[in-house]
Amino acid sequence: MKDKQQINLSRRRFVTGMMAMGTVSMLSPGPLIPKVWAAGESTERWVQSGSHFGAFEAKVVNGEWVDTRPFRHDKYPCDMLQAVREIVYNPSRARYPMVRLDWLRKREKSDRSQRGDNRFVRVSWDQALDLVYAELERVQKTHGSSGVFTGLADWQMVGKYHKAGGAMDRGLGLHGSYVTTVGDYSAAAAQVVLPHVIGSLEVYEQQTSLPLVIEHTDTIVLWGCDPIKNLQIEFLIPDHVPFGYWQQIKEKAAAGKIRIISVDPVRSKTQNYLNGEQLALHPQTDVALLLGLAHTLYEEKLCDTAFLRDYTVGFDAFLPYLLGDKDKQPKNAEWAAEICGLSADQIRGFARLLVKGRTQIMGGWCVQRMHHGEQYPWMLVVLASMIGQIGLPGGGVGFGWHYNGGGTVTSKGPVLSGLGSINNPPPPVHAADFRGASAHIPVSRMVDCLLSPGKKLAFNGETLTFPDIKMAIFSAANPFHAQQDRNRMIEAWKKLETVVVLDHQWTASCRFADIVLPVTTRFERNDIEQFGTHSNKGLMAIRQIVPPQFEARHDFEVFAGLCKRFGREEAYREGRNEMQWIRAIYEEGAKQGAMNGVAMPDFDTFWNGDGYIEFPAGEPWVRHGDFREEPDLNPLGTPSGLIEIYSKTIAGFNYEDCPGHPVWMEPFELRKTDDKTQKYPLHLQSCHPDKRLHSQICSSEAWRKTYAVAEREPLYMSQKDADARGLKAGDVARVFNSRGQILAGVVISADYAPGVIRIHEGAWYSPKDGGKAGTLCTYGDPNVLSADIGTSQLAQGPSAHSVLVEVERYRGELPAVTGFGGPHEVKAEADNAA
Ligand SMILES: Nc1nc2c(c(=O)[nH]1)N[C@H]1C(S)=C(S)[C@@H](COP(=O)(O)OP(=O)(O)OC[C@H]3O[C@@H](n4cnc5c(=O)[nH]c(N)nc54)[C@H](O)[C@@H]3O)O[C@H]1N2
Ligand SMILES: Nc1nc2c(c(=O)[nH]1)N[C@H]1C(S)=C(S)[C@@H](COP(=O)(O)OP(=O)(O)OC[C@H]3O[C@@H](n4cnc5c(=O)[nH]c(N)nc54)[C@H](O)[C@@H]3O)O[C@H]1N2
Ligand SMILES: [Mo]
Repeated sequence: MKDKQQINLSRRRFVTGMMAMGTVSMLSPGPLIPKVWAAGESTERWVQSGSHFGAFEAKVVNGEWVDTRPFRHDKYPCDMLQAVREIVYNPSRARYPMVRLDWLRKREKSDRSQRGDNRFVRVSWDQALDLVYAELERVQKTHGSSGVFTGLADWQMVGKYHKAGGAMDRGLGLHGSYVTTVGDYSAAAAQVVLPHVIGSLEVYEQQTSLPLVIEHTDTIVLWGCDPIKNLQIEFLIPDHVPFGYWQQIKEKAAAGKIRIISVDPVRSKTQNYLNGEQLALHPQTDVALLLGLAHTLYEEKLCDTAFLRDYTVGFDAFLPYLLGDKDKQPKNAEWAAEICGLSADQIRGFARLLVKGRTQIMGGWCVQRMHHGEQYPWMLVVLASMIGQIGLPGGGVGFGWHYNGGGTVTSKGPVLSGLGSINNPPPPVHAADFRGASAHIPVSRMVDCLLSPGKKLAFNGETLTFPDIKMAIFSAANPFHAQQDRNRMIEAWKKLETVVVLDHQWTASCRFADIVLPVTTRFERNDIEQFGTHSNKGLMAIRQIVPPQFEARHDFEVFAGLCKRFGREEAYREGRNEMQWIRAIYEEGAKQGAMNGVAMPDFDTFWNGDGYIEFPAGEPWVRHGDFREEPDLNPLGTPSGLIEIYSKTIAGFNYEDCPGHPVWMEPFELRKTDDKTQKYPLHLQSCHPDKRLHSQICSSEAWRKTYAVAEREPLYMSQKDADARGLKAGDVARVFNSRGQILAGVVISADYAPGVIRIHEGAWYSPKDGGKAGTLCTYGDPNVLSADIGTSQLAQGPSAHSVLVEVERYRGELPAVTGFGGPHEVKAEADNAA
């Protein structure tokens, strides 16, 4: 009751506050004196820019970016800023349009087994675009829309106008239709299951404001969630404001006012930072633990039956499973303890703690990037429902505290749109014609699709038919990092007649392409972007630091050039140049702001002045607070409008690997501590790196030196596992299983329990024998070892974290690391043996 009143009060204050301000509150514009960067007369200047790693200023001397300092409004800048300069300058920079030698000779009839040998011929932009266009036209004419596939352009650089994915969709869309992806690698399983269960994606939405957590929460449960590591980066420019709140949480924890429990097989960066407690369960056993907790709450009559009655459906259909009515196996603490490695007492004690005071559960995503990954988010919502605090400040469950500044207080500023689809576009050259196949596939099923065109695939109630893809175009995506089971993928790639990649780094995906188009980095472009993704704290100009390097072109210009070849350049450009686009996007946002009582200076004042405005602060907010207050007026987006512990929709799909309520199902690969016969006895985590954004900045040489071990990607492991294998810190180890083998540099860490090791995702694939499946990866890409299996028929997400391996000391002569540096440039007339 107390909480309800408080929410209402703060809401009222919010409304009156807005009215008191009148229709429009003026933001203070920056001084009107143009800065040196605009004048351009100085040989030394500081230029404001931004990135996924944070906002910063770049010192430019005589046209060269020489130094970097954090943005003045970022109080908690992240270390990775030190590496951004090297995105522009590094030996792996993509410099010129390149075509693979044998493809240049024989086009779609080329010898595809040569892909990956890295032999390329430099061509002019005109020739490169002529080739791409001719191939696009051939494939769409011969094979229809299902012949062309575009990969997910997700981690494109920040900027509202220079959006790589937007440029690709506009350009290709004017020519014809093509196969696209649904879902992503990040949270595919949660994204599909949670809308059925709680009515929205949950993963990408704003979370209850951290100030309310700090005020109300007694226990924070970090469930496979590492915000201190993962909040360093955001999808837009991070303002790093959450770090201030986390510091307050740390202080309250130190004073004994908030208890922190991390459910994680590993001591995470956050746990180390907060000095919290850990429940170190065995990897991949979360659902068993969650069931054991649920059983205890039920058995000890600790569940909130009123909440279950008023806000959920289907508890009665779940209960027989929990109690083991049919299989005679109650999912009690003893049963769970056997599987997850905690003691039954620990599980019971934890269950009692969950209902003692206010508990905020913060779920990460790694646990759903596993086989049967749908069960964990579902069961976590069921447990939170039994606790009964969903919709209260500082209580319930959320799945986005570690992402995009989750839990910051969102400002009142407008959210600017950006480069989007074309207004009234002319009809495309080729009408959509998928020839009976599906127009989209779940992103991580890409390799399955290449290997089995025509095959049917169950997916979230649909039956998809895999298209017969001949040509793939990837922009702002690095599939030779993101996708699981590299060796299987190398074989599948041979199915593709033509692969085009747009990137500013010469990644493994470039090496496995036929045509590589070099694009500019963010730092060679002008743009605007939000400061803070969820917070939308402000808006900043991000200015060109250096001109386009080598022959790199903006993504937008690449597709303009392509459109020119089929008479659609004008339609594509919509009559605007770079600055006109930025102005239009800004002015559209200013209009939206004015309607909501937030005034922004005119564009010239903004751009020529400080290039930064801060929006009026918003009000703290409780996720699902409105649902809790008035479930009838604010129903969830589920069929019942309530939380669905049992989902009739999912049950109706009749998937044996995803029934109508959450269940424990053993993943296809699971480490068993008591099984000494397991050939691959170590669980391999491939979590998100502390020192990179996936594969980005791995090519930054000076930065890589700060974490690499013997020039290889670090392999984190316990002393015990190292001793058992005669390994010591600094050694190069061979990590292997039936799917592949890689080298990595040993780091011994007390954070890791015996049996659990980690190699961060995004380590550049560096084949010893380029293009040959099964060859040793000389740098340490964990996706050489992971399996490419869908989570279940429901979501078909990636199961990247269901991986067992063995490790041994590498005894052979150490091969050089092969993955960095550009292409091996050859002349068109070179012979194949070069
Ligand atoms: N620095 C940095 N931050 C990032 C990114 C990055 O590349 N670098 N990438 C961003 C992106 S795209 C995403 S999708 C998110 C990813 O966000 P997540 O998927 O949540 O992040 P991970 O770091 O992979 O894993 C989080 C935690 O899960 C734990 N974990 C692993 N296995 C298990 C298990 O079996 N049970 C339990 N209970 N815990 C387990 C790990 O030990 C780790 O502490 O991060 C974002 N933030
Ligand atoms: N084993 C394992 N595998 C995983 C994961 C895991 O946890 N474990 N996590 C998965 C997750 S959550 C994710 S999100 C994916 C990430 O997978 P990707 O999205 O492939 O990751 P990035 O390394 O960020 O690749 C983006 C590429 O785009 C390029 N690029 C950046 N900006 C631009 C631009 O403006 N234009 C163009 N043309 N190119 C640009 C970069 O140089 C880089 O090569 O990986 C997935 N793979
Ligand atoms: Mo992700």
